[in-house]
Amino acid sequence: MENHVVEHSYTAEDIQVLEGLEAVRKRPGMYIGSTSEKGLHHLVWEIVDNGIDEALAGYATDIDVRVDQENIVTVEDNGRGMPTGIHEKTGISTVETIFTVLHAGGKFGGGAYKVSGGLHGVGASVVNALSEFLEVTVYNEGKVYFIRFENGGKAVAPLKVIGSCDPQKHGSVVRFKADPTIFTETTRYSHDVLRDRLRQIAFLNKGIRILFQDEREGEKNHEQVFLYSGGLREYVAFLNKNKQVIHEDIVYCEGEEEGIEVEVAMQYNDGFVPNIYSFCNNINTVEGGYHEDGFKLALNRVINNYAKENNFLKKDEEGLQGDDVREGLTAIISIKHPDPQYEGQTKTKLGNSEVRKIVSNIFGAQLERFLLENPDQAKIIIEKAMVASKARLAAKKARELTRRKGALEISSLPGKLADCSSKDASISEIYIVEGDSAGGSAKQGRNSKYQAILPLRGKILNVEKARLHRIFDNAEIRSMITAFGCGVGNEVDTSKLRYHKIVIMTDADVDGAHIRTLLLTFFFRFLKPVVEQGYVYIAQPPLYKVQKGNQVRYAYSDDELERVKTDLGSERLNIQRYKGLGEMNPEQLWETTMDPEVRTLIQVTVDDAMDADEAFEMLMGDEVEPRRKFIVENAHFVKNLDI
Ligand code: 1YM
Repeated sequence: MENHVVEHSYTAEDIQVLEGLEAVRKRPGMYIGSTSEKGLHHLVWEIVDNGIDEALAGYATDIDVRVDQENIVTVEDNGRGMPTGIHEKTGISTVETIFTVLHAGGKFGGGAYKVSGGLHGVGASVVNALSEFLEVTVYNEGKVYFIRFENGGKAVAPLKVIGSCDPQKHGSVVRFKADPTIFTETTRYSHDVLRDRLRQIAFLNKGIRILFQDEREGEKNHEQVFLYSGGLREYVAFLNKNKQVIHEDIVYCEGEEEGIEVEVAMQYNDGFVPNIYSFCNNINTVEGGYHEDGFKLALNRVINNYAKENNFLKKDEEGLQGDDVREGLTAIISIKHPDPQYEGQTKTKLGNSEVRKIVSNIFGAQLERFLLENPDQAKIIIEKAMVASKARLAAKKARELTRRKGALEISSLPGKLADCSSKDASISEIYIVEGDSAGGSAKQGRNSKYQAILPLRGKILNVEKARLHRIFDNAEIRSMITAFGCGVGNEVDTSKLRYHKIVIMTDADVDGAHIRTLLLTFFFRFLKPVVEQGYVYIAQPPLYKVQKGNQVRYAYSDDELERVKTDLGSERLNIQRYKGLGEMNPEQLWETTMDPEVRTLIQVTVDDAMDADEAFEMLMGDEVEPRRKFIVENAHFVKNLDI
């Protein structure tokens, strides 16, 4: 066998390289956002993105992602294989350069757009820097190359040929273990997070086959394949799967202009909420941008033109507005751009203005054609938008009437609210409590200086199924809106929020979970910025009270109960299981759930709007079976609730 050992002598340049990775280890948050569970998953996406780039460049068809018992991740593609030759600038192999020089990945390459140039796109070297070890295997021209890094990303030895393979085989394999001294919170990957994103990547890149293998004990799906030849068409069908669609065919288009690829799919369901998601280079542009604007413009223009030309709308009649034509619409807009500019608070807003016209042209032409070729479906779509328009106008009239009568006096706080004395929002908290009896305990147990209590009776309206104006008929919802003080819907202004912690406190049972979901649905749909900016929390009441003599301990999970039992010694223990908040007296409620010194609050984040939508739909939608399944699967209490 030919020996491909590359001579390796350290120069000043190499030392600088090592210092580069040291910087990543010193301040990992700068490179991957945080070292929480989210940052941990970034490592995987960084490597997967490189495989996706190779597939989008037309060289790879398959990407395998595997997580083993020890949370070691292996990512493999069947592309060209990373370049093994000596790199001109560094004098070491290109593979080693990719993994030891900061930002190297983005700088070479060139040519086609790189998804890895996007939001994360910090490069494979960052993954290496933050791994306990990382190994790369490259298959190319009958040879197997290997290199291993340890100890903060240092090559154990230079890239070597370690064997031979079928000359037909080619590709790259990266295997790594996240460094637990960096990821101190957790080094355990979430099955669901990995699965959902890999599935999304497969939807967004039709024809790429992604295999996900989770070898860890207890993980429900050992092996899953994601391959969607229909691309976004299949994505829309997937998002609408628990909804009642109102027309048969998914509107779909693909096109390219000025080097920008555009793909759009959409279909209406019988709901009222729009679900429009946009992507640039596989990154979810949560804050929208010019591609989303272009889509909305074309949707508006084409539907209004069609409605006028086919006499659905009379010449002098007011046109359909954006909100009307988007009611119950599920749509995905995905573009691939060689030089994306991201703006906005979270850098998830596409700022390339040329994109608006391109998306509008490509999608507009295709939508127009769809309506002309499918008059039956066109009729259903136009009629839905017209009903929405009429409802909007009726609601507006009703609002004006009630406003004149002064019936909806927003300034007076709801009677059931026990407000706090502080007017400083930054220290004020409001507990939304299920039921009057628990509400009573909370009122007595609270610190009234900064804790307000709002008891809610019964279940709040199912907002998923209700139109905006009906929402305001619901007394519980009106109480909340008035108490929060920040407005609702498009008018939310979080600077007016009266409390910087909105805490949902429900019983630790299935009913409590249901009420919590209803509340979250409402917050998510109508107070989204409040959720996005981290003002919403979930209280964690204890499940058990454990008493031995005059010692009292509380346990918040079954695991904790076991620990407490061991601590106290299991003899003569008195264990009480709390069925509801109402079983606790005011002092107990304070010392277990409300006292900032000891309580656990779970902050609610909108990490992935699509996941949330799916979960809500599951619980709120018409279909019974997925709901039953969801509740059964999620019956245990989740600690890290990411809606
Ligand atoms: C499991 C992760 O990284 N695959 C991969 C990476 C590269 C190539 C092929 C590649 C790219 C090019 C030419 C090019 C990378 N190469 C580089 C660099 N899978 C994975 N597969 N030849 C091979 O872009 O021109 C960075 S990544 F910089 F060396 F070109």
